[in-house]
Amino acid sequence: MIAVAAGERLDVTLPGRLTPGGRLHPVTQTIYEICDIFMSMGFQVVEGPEVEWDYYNFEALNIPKEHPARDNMSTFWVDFKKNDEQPMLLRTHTSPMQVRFMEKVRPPIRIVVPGRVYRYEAIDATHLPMFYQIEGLAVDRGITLAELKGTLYEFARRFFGADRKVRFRCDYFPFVEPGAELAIECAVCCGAGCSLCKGSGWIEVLGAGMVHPRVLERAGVDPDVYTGFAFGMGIERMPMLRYGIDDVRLFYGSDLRFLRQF
Ligand code: YSA
Repeated sequence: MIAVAAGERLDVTLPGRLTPGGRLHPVTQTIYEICDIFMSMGFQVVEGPEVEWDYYNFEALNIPKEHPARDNMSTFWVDFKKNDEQPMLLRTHTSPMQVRFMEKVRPPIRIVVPGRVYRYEAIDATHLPMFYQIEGLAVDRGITLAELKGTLYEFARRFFGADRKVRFRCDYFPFVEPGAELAIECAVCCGAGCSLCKGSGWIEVLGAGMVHPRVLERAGVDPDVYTGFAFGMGIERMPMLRYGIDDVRLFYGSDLRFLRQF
């Protein structure tokens, strides 16, 4: 018991209630980290619209109507009609920003474009209908495939460490020539093969290549003077591969026991 003399005031200060500290979502942390790495290599960060025209998402990237490459990117179309066509969609990749940026800014260009993309796809341990990509684009005189490979290897070394195995091999995208893909050794099985990597020991993280001359031309860049490389990376797969997370759905399940670990 506290004795208080007559006329004396008692100040009792109760400890305040702690406000739980918030933090950035692991995918946001990853976007910041990836942008920092590319900024240190001279790239500038820009953003683009998530609701896009068919023209920028497909046509300008050398994917005309009826091209089979459209099937790989099952599309959410916006319910809006013009001349009896549905020309608006939720972008299926960040690549439309290649053309949008080149239309506005003359080379030399070095940009990365992070953002959400949408695909009408079945959900599984490595696929979501909404996920993040980061696009890279470099256009200048004399850029070659060697610069693309060097940039991606340097990025992988800085993000995953020098010991992590990386696989760079041919792939096809209509908006590049030649095209390539980068895969990282699966973190769950260390390359032995498991259900996450479908027994291959590798997980593909990005598509890339030398920007197709027709794409440069469409955007008003002279392909006889300039060349460029581009890549599009899936963001969620990067922390999965760094920490050995075996299901991409964990990022969006709002389970604080998972999210508090980052
Ligand atoms: C290719 C060439 C370029 O010059 C520029 C960009 C590209 C990439 C192309 N735009 C593209 O989107 N290719 S992709 O369909 O293979 O996706 C790229 C990456 O996004 C994949 O390697 C994967 O890491 C990720 N991804 C694809 N579908 C996904 C997904 N991540 C989560 N859920 C999905 N449904």
